Amino acid sequence: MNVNDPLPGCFITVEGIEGVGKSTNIQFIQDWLELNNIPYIQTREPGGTELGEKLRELLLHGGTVSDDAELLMMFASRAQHISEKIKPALKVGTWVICDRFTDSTYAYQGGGRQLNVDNIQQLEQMVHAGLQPDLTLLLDAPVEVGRARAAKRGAADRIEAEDLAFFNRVRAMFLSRAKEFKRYEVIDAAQPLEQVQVAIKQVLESLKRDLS
Ligand code: T5A
Repeated sequence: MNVNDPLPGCFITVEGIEGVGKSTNIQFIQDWLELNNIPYIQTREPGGTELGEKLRELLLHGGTVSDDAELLMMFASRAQHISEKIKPALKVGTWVICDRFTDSTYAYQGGGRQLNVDNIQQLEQMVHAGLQPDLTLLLDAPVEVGRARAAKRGAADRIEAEDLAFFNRVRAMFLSRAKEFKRYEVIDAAQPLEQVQVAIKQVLESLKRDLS
């Protein structure tokens, strides 16, 4: 929600390391929204707009990208996404379900790549202009579990090709942010899918109650 100018829509982000079940559970969230007649859009980062999807292709499959270029491309994609898609939807009361957002930048570029977190904070301030998710669902599982699930999908992209230590730093940064910010709900994603979805449904029902 924009702290300076509260927006009527609800902004939900879904985070976690590779293979923890973000896409699978975003489909579950969409089904719940439809059942409850709540208008929504579903989107993703990097990506979500024509420019963002071009940047995504370069980020994941484009060959050499320096760490600083990677950070700036994530925020370039996000700046376009917020102004073209996220804020306009929230302004008219539409819920926005986003597969990854700025918490991924803290986790991957800050934790994984060990870039200066102060720089990420400055970019966040500039690009968000006060916007923050109302709810961040962190699907958490040990790196080995996520990687084993993701491996079934085929060849790794540029970021997925990083080593175990990288993803352990990513996971640690997500968990540390989850302790810091009240908007986070941590879900144990190593459980069987049915149990993960019972937990997600409880969080969504509670959010709906809080908003009504
Ligand atoms: N990135 C992104 C940054 O570095 N900085 C940033 O700022 C941002 C925004 C984007 C990449 O970009 C990086 C992070 C990423 O490396 P992505 O498209 O978000 O990539 O892709 P991934 O995280 O790689 O998404 P995945 O598709 O790998 O993982 P998901 O969506 O978490 O997993 P999902 O739903 O596809 O599930 C994987 C498999 O596991 C099964 C599913 O059926 C599926 O087969 N599964 C379960 N099996 C058993 N039990 C459960 N509980 C299960 N849940 C799912």
